[in-house]
Amino acid sequence: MAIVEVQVPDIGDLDEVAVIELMVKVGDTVKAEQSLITVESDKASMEIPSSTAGVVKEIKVKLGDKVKQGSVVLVLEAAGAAVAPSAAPAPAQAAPAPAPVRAEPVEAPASTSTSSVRTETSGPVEVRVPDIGDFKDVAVIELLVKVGDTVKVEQSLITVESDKASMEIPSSTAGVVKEIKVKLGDTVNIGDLVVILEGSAAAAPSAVPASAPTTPVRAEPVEAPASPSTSSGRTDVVAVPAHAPGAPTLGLPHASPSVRKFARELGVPLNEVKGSGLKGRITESDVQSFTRSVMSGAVQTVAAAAQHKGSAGGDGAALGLIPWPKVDFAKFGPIERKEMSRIKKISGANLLRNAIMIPAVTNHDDADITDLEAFRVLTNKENEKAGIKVTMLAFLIKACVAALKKYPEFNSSLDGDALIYKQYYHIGFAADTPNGLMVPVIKDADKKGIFQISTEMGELAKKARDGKLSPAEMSGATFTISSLGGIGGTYFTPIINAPEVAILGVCRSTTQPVWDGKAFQPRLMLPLSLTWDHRVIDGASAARFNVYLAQILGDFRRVLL
Ligand code: CAO
Repeated sequence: MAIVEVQVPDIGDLDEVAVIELMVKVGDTVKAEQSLITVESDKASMEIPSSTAGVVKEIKVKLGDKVKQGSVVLVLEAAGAAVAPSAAPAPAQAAPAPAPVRAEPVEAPASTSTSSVRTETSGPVEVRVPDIGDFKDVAVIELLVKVGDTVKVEQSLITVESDKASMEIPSSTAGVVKEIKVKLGDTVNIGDLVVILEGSAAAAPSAVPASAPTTPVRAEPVEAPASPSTSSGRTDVVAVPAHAPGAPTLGLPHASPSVRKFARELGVPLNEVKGSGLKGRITESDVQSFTRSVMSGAVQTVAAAAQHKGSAGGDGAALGLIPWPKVDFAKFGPIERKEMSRIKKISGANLLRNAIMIPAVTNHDDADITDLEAFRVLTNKENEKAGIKVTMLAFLIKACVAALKKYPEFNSSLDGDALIYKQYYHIGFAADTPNGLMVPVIKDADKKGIFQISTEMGELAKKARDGKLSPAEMSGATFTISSLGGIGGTYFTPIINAPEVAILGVCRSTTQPVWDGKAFQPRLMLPLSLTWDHRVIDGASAARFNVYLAQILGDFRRVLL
């Protein structure tokens, strides 16, 4: 066993680079060429691999450290004979240079750019795979444009990937995509035709043969040939337009090829994973925790959400259901097809998930609001000059807070096998808007009076209708009320707004004959529909909640108790 210091190898023109990722820890057994750390400059990012197999004894760098050629990365106890040459000074050091380096885009000096000359042209232009160095048979893993798209010069068209690198192939010319000549999974080589464009502006010079294009390549980490210098690996990708390292490469999530490969193996959509590394870089553990969240049901991938939309376009196959009926409606009469609004699509996916995943039950009840309505009308009359108008919904919010305080499980959320009891009372209310259903939230409704709640409700409802609600104004609700009282109806079964566990539906109050023990009295009755999550709440609690809510609405003085 020999102790070996692994150093930063020849990283070419780069002076100092920052350590942005530690990929091993003390005690890890590493193989020769296994990546140890990722470093990044303003022009490139690279994985520094180990020159030898062994066990990590000490890591000599930390996140944010600046390193350069020769800086010691870590100390290994080398396994077997894979140690530094005997010519190395004692203590033996791993030869830095031979270690292969994976490099992200490196900006070439202007003089070395091979794509700087362009001429104005029009007509069909073939865009081909440019010089991608030693890479052969790279797979097309992403199509970034579609037929009809207008593309700019250097806009990425496809992403290709080998087992060691991934690169975006940009367009050498501006124009409109007429034909895409590759499909996902195809393998391509230098000179292969990627797309045909109807050129509109700058085009590749005629001197550049189509079969040997010199269009710059935007490359994510590219592993250099194992011998002997790292710079040859980088020259494969030198003619690269500048991009902000650390930021995703033109829409591609910022991650190393090994992480990309790992994500692909697990079927993880990398663009949905939040990177925890420096500058949002996605690490292997980010992919792992995303996978765990999906498995536990805490997170749903966009594809799964779209598939679960059922009536909104999904086919229900994921649920083992028979296919959604496909009908040519035009056969039966004139039709018009209109795309659903973005809000409708998003809320549709959420509603479907909640309807399917929550074992929901709805209890109906009536509240006698004769006295409360009289009080509301009087209050509005007294405050008419001040321009204050209170609707029943403001009283309902306040009454619900009192019921939530008495029955705290209605103000909770499920977290695995535990319940989170929230000690704040943020009440969402469904608002009908031209674009679809939105749920603004009255925060800390327990600390606000009826007038303040009413004013806030008016402001939030207006913002909702104008499409100006901020995400903060729609988040954090602990319980939701959906009131159709201004419209009509008797009862309905609202869908719970997960991760909340209950929702109150309210319909229009009507005067009903109510037996008082001696005679029928005309009383103003408000229909209540409480939907609750049976995993958290049971029927008896739901009945009690409704009874208590009706008591408060029947005599609002109870709110003070
Ligand atoms: N019974 C009888 N009348 C009622 C009532 C009830 N339960 N609730 C409200 N009203 C009356 C109001 O007093 C008002 O009367 P006036 O015009 O005479 O003053 C009228 O109905 C209109 O009220 P409103 O709807 O403007 O006000 P609101 O505070 O009750 O509701 C808001 C505000 C934003 C919740 C409502 O406008 C809205 O968007 N409701 C639809 C919610 C929805 O879509 N739910 C379904 C979700 S599931 O798809």
